[in-house]
Amino acid sequence: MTEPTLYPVPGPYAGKTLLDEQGYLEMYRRSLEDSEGFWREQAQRLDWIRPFTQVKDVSFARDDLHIRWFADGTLNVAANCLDRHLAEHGDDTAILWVGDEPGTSREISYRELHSEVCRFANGLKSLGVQRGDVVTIYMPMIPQAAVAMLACARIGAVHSVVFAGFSPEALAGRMDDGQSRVVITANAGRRGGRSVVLKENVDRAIALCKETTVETAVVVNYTDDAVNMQPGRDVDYGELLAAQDEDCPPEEMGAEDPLFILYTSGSTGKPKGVLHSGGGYLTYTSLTHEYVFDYRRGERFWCAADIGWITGHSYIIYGPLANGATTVMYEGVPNYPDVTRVARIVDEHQIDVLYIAPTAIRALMAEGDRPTEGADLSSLRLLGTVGEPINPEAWRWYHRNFGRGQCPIVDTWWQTETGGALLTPLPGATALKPGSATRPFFGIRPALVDNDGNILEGAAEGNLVLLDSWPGQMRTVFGDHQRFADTYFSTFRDMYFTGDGARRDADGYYWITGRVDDVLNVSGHRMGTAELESALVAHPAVAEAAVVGFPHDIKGQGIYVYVTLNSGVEPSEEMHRTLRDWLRSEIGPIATPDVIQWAPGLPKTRSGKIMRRILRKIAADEYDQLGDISTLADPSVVEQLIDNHTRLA
Ligand code: 6R9
Repeated sequence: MTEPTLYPVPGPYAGKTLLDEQGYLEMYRRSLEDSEGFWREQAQRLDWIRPFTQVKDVSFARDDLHIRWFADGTLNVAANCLDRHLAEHGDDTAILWVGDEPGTSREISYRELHSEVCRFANGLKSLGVQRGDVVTIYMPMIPQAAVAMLACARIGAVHSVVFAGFSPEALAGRMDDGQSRVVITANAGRRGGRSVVLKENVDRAIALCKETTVETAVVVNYTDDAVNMQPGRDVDYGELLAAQDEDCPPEEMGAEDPLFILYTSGSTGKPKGVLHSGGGYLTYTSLTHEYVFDYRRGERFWCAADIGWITGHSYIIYGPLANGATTVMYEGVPNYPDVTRVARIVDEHQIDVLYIAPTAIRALMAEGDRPTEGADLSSLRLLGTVGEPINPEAWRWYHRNFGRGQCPIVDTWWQTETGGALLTPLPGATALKPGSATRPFFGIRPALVDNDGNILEGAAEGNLVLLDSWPGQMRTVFGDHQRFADTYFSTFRDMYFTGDGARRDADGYYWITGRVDDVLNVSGHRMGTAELESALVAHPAVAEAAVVGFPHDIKGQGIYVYVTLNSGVEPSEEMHRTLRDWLRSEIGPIATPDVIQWAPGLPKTRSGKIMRRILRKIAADEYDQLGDISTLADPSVVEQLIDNHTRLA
């Protein structure tokens, strides 16, 4: 039986969504034809303290790069996420927290969340935090993480959330870059039935900071694990909160004042501090959350990401809370205590929308039908995916097993840099094709260009660029505007380059083909090969290293490492373990290599540039497609590499 390639909008959806096909087309057309008018209107979904008069002030020119939206308006993001819901919806559940241990959960109303955010905001002020200061958040998936983010927003401090799976070294690098003198953490988190110690990592990170003296660590004593509190520096979250007043007027912030920094990997250098500002970001995340998920008040919306990534920022915290939604925050992993956990949570809490990464879907799919066996799942109305391309097989499994063949799947393509979804179906408006992120959201002007920057028309494949700005776009790289220009606006003139390749079919649907730069996407986590390589060569045994991705059934991409050891160091099982652990400790467990291959030499051009194309082909078992290797300084290394590779298998 052949599977369908086109899934029309399901019957029960007709007329019940915010928009149908015609509605989408009209609104999309208007968003381009009268961009200023469109965004002026959409921004009214927020409460402004001082209304803006200027809508958009943008130049993508590399030497005059600036992106400003609603620039003369003022607002407070936390007040938009909390205060304005209190009068009529104060008792609605803002956060439905689901704990790692089955059976543990907690509902926090908008009123309760508001109260705790205000008190914690006052607590931060009492510690000397002022508007503009960067506050690092290194926390497990507990409600206090949301409180910390919103408290920063309330007082105009800039949060920098660092994924709790990152190592002390990685944390220190980010605190140094942000010159962040305050960090908020927990003694430990819970994941998969185990404690994950965090405070010890923070202690080590503080000791490792070279450019910043961290003055304060606020610690949520969440688990029973012992914690070492350093007097004069470490502050207990509960004690701090207890001493505070609930009255904390929101700071009046300019729309373009920074809201947060979030570090992400690129093809070169250290991770970049992607900076988002308040007014545009909240307009965009709130609008996309409503239309992409066709969100209705009262529904339970579960984005199963971590707050350490942009998906968590935009679709666990800011978008949903701006819309007065009930956002689900899940502490644990999809397969604890067993593979039925996701389905059980859906049933137990009657979840309406489930939004998860393809890697999680593929991991569950590997268990056949077991993950949904015996589950009802009838509360689900809509499914979503994000983070990497989804293969049609996983799409269909998700559609059949979680969607009971009835729920549309919104495959949302976007990036840390874009703030919210840019290419995405709208349920009710878009017929779906498994594996395609379909069409642009309102105001988005995608294009495909060839390597010389020529725009390709019609059905085509090329580099994915964006020709114009949208309010959720990043504003700069923290502390390095030149790097912002160089990274995104220098490859193709006057265009934002995404780093992704894509194909557009005859229906105008986009199919993301993956990164065209040296960025890996491992289980939906972005990692720069340069970052991994520089960590490896920092090890005394390593002379040279090259890292490439290779196709991996569950992770999408796996990490394949080629290492040349220093002379006198012999390859061994032990050295293998040492380097594996080294990457885990330098960057974090997400950087654990899948394969380490010893390489007596690496394929280089005569000018000394490593030819990764060749290494990628070898890692993927595609030796017959190596292409031209005659430009190599020493073509004989290739044979040796293939030889070693086949012996690994
Ligand atoms: C939101 C997020 C961004 C990169 C992006 C692309 C890949 C994300 C995707 C997708 C195909 C999708 N990506 N969503 N590829 N289909 N629906 O994931 O941000 O962590 O910055 O990653 O992820 O390659 O460039 P981020």
